[in-house]
Amino acid sequence: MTPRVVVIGAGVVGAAVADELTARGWTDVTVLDRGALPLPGGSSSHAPGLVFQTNPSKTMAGFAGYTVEKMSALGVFDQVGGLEVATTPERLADLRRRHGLATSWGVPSRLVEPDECAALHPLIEPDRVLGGFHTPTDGLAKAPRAVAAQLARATDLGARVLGEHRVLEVLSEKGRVTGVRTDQGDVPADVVVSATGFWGPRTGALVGLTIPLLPMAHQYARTTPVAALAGRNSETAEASAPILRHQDRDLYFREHVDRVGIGSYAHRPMPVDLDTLPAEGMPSVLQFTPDDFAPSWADARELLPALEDAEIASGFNGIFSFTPDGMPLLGEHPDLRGFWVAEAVWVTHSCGVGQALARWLAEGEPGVDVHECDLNRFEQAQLSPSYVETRSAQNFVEVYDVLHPLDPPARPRPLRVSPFHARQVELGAVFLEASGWERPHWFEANAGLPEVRRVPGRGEWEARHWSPIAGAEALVTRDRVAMYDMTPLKRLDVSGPGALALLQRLTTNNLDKKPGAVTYTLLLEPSGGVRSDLTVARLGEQRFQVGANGNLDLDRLQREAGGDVHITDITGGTCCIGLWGPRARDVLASVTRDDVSHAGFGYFRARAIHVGDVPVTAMRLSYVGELGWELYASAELGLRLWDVLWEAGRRYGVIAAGRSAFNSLRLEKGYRSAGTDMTTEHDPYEAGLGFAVRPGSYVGATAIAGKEQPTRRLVPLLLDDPSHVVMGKEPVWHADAPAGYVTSAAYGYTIDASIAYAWLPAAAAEPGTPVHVEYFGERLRAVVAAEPLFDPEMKRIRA
Ligand code: FAD
Ligand code: THG
Repeated sequence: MTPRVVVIGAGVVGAAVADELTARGWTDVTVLDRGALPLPGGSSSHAPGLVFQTNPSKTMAGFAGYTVEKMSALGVFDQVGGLEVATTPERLADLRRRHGLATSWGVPSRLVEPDECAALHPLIEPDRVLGGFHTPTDGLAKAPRAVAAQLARATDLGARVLGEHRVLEVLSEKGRVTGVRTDQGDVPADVVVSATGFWGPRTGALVGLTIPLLPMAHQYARTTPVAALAGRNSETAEASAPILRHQDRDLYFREHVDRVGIGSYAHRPMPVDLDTLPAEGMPSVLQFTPDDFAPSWADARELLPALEDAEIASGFNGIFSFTPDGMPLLGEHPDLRGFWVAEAVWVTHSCGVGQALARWLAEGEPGVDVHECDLNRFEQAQLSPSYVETRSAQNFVEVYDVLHPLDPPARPRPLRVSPFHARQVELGAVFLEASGWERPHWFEANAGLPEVRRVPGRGEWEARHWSPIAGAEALVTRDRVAMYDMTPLKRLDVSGPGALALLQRLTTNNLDKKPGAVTYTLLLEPSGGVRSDLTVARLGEQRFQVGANGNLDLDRLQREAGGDVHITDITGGTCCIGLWGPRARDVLASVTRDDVSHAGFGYFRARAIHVGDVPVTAMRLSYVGELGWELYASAELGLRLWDVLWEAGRRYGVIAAGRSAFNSLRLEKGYRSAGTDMTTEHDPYEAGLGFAVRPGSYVGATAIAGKEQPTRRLVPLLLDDPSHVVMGKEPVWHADAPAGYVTSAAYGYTIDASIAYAWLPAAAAEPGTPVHVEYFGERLRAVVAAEPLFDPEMKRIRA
């Protein structure tokens, strides 16, 4: 007997989940929808179904790839190809970057000249575009037919699909779901999957769960017949030209036989109040507002002059979901077992999401890295209604903008600031944002450092949100000493009689050491993939401080903890300064009576000390690879801690240093960043983290046994031309074929080289192997290097 599943929502997502579950033998599935079948009135009932697979996220590109594959097999996909055109030099450059992304993730693509754009698309005039990006496997999903085909397969295997069943309540007992109550009666269930699209916040409210999405209207219109399209298509083959994007004007296009369908993101954000929607019919379709569409119609005709003889025949403002970071919401309720969510998902990603969710349920893991989509990725401060609305609306506005990977959101800021914020502002900090935190990237106060002159310049793109000052901060860290604000680093207090056993069971390294030990350890998936890396400081017999990477680590520990463990997120109530550099000990010794000599305070040790008046938990470790300490204090003492160290540090030439220097220093040292360099798709040996694996039994141990000789590796590349610095996600070519992709990159100021960490097959990962990194369409020569690139003998850090 497999678990009884209720899927709420018969849109593309619910249908995909039902199909993928039944295909895995979970056949006791009931799909419920409030609307009448087969078109219950959600976003899927009228989606124009454009599928562009290229995405900055590897996971999203993979979801889309599977959607194409599956819908093609089901006969509900028209593979007409995709074409994005540029009308500005910035866009043309961005298309080159997108070509790189597509190559990294295995989406076939080509950059094309204007006349080839015109050859590919019957309405394009070559003199109106500067160039294009062609993706031949993209195309049109027939969403309603995809729903029907997947539900039919599920039904064949035993699923039930019931229209006009509105879920009014989710039933639960002792923290587990037991079923749902509908307007037609109760349906018992062990697992409930909410696939209610933009109604997600409503469904979440039934179980006390914030679903951080904003329903927004988006305009879609169809023209009258266009002469230039006469005779090209038929009712059975509605389109033959590639789906088209004109991002410079926030527009996309498809054919409907001899008419053109036009979608616009150019209009004002139109958030929708769910209370105002009709209960019957097509609640997701609102009245067209022609005035909002007028500029887009003009832009459409400018790009496609053949539309001159056409008019807008019909249009609607259709509702779908936007989230604070533009990514879907997948996963299980943090407190209610058996309540799952798959929302804010486009048609494009629907089959991939359905497959991942079904695997997650039936096999215990989604099978691909979903950390960017995990429902539980948000911090508490990111779940307020105003935050969700502001950020989601901003995502609508920016959906087609040329976005730099470091571009920070404009609002709401500042949201979370460390106790050192006032000092940082005084020092001219240039802040970017992460998880709601303001993080200094460099300090203008350091502009006068003589080291600034030693820092090489760089190209316009990689110079955004960067300054040569950051390079100087890195150099000073290696020469003298610097203070880094580590407050945003997620920290958990894990205490109680079961604390050690929990951490031993969930992570790879041995934590059963005397209090005072700090250990670097990995959280694995059962299949052996790296979920996260943690530092665990044993502060007492039953008390640990865990340095984590984000809310998903907290979520994992909380789910697995029994009643004998207390887990508290202490990030907000505490603060942390990383005091690092060869003079760090001199600075610290001058403000503490505690013994901070190497003999008295060894590497990877933790201890309570006093820094001036401030009680501090000091940990001797350094993500930048220098002598020094992370100094933790409670938040109200933070400013004092900063001032004491700053004052004492003057004699030693202390500076405040930011994230930009930090990232460069950690790459020189080869320290990985979980979620970026390695994910659940990589095992510890592949990631170069075998040193953190102990023999023994813990989650993932069996899966990684005997895998010490991997077939792919994460390795550093050095670019031949140090004037180029790449950003991450670029394809790496070996022997004239794409072989891998860059994860993180930075200039290494100490080693004077441009570094890019990349995944490569083992055969191409030997030091000395020549490769190319594709950057804006150019192939930059690089070579695989031996790591670590800096201080391999650990002389600095163990001094
Ligand atoms: P829906 O299709 O909305 O399904 C949710 C279902 O849940 C509904 O049928 C609803 O009736 C049901 N439900 C809700 N509450 C309850 C309840 N309490 N009890 C029972 N049932 C309930 N995506 C693309 O990939 N490409 C595009 O080109 C594209 N263009 C778009 C154009 C427009 C104008 C719009 C509006 C959207 C577009 N999208 C596109 C987005 C896409 O349509 C949606 O993201 C997708 O259809 C969402 O599917 P879903 O299954 O999550 O939600
Ligand atoms: N500080 C603290 N916790 C953290 C981080 C941190 N948790 C999350 C993340 N950062 C963990 N990442 C690392 C990566 C490398 C190291 C520490 C944290 C590190 N590694 C040494 C090495 O690889 O040589 C030592 C490893 C060992 O001795 O086992 O220092 O920045 N608190």
